Amino acid sequence: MARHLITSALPYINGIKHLGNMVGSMLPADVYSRYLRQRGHDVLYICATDEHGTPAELAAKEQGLPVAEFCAQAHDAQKAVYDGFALAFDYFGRSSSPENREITQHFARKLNENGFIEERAIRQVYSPADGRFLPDRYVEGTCPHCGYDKARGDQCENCTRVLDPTDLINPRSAISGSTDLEVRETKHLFLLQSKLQHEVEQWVARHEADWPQLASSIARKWLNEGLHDRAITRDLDWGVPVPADTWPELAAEGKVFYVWFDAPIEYIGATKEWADQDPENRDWKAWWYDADETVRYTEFMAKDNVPFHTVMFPATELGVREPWKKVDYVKAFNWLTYYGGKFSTSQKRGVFTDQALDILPADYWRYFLIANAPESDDSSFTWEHFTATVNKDLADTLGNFVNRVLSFSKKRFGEEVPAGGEPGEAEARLGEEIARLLAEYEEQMEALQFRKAAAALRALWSAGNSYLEEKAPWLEIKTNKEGAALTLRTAMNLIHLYAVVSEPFIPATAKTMREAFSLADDTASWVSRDAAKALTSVPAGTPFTVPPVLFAKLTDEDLAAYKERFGGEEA
Ligand code: B3M
Ligand code: ZN
Repeated sequence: MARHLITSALPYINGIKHLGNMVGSMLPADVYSRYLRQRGHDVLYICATDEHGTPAELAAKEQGLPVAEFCAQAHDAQKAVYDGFALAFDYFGRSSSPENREITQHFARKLNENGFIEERAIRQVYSPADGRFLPDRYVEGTCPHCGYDKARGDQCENCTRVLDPTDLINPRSAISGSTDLEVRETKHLFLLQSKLQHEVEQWVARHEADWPQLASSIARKWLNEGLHDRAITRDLDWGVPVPADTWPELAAEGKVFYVWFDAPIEYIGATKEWADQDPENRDWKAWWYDADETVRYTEFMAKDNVPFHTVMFPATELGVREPWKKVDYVKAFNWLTYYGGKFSTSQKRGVFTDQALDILPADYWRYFLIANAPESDDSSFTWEHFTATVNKDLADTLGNFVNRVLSFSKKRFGEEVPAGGEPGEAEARLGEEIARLLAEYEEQMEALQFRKAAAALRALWSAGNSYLEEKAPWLEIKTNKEGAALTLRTAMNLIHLYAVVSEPFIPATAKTMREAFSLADDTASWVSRDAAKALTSVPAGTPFTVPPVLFAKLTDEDLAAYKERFGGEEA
């Protein structure tokens, strides 16, 4: 049994996330964690809301709430949605926790002790009306490139050019609107990444061959560009404070750490939050400290987060000169687009996680998203593809198989699994095929190839339908009742097998299928190769019930309504 630490990129606190955010981080991490748990491994799946930085402050301001109150409410709102998607985190923390503050400040002190932090003076926009320095995103103005009049000091969201606040025409404070701005000198802490370049290079070189191409190519690109020293403090009211015992002046000015400095540390912070819930039985450090030989650490994220996870965070962990666990495997994803374009909150384009659950149960979405995960390339969400996949894979292939086997058997043989004769050639052939497909499914899951794993799962479901079509118990019963009983008993064993192996993808449906049978002992968490071949785990005489139809077929009217509500044309 191995110990697996799993983390997924921390969703920013502001706003309910869209499906693309979830499929590129939390959902595959959940599928993988569930699978590993079923295979008997010791798994800790950690995530949290990423609560610092300008997104939180600006969003709180828009809602007229103190930022701490806004974050508390927004954390709970996001967590409720993830509960709705059955994301089985071991802990879903908050980067504003005291645990994260303590560990982040510890990291900063150690980096400083080891000579990897330096104070530097920089010129920054100051607003007398607001009585504070304005971080880049707090300065608004007209973009010098495209004339967009709400460009931010760090980037113009209209033409996406990266800006410096002093580039803006008619700059104003995004907080007060004041145009009375000055440029003043202020001091910030810099992480001397350039001094850690060689060590990060060596560490990436030891791992990049194992990582997916997407992760290793981005890490390599950033390393080839050279690691630059980076400001890791900001003039914000909300964030991990710079500790006064080490930097009294900066602390007195209210400087806080840059969100991307403390956010990855929250993976450790949230693990301590988890342990602090039950300190007698939970050892957070065993997962993170001196754990290189005992823990395998897998991270899930979208591609834009890869640089921070393969360069900046490892540089931080290396620079503290303490044995903190670094990632072993980076599972990076491309983008899920919406009809080829970006999901957009402001333009009401795309499906957001809370809306998705209003429309259909989580399993419809879990299966579709993972089966079409943007692994080796972007993938596009379209309502046409979604409804077709739900109807074919979920309603017809799986749902219909379960319903017609159980309904027909109940009608002709009663509410117990029928006996029937000895398995024949067809059952032997089926058993071989199921064992082969199960091995394929396991292999793809172990390799974190989610689309291929979904294809193997689909093939398992299809094999049951092929068997049923071949044996046709509704005809067989006319001439060979024993044979029909054998066919149905075999098919019911397939249903139980599907219930076990489908759990990582469609947990609620898997539970319904499994509970259809009243087995004396149904504690097996996985299916052995022999059990897959024999298909006798559900013996004759086992009482069973017929669950409601597992998946509703989506109609053309449904499709039209979804497209009407969410928009649905090529970008
Ligand atoms: N909050 C997510 C994003 O870039 C960012 C990830 C932090 S993981 C430490 O959307
Ligand atoms: Zn612009």
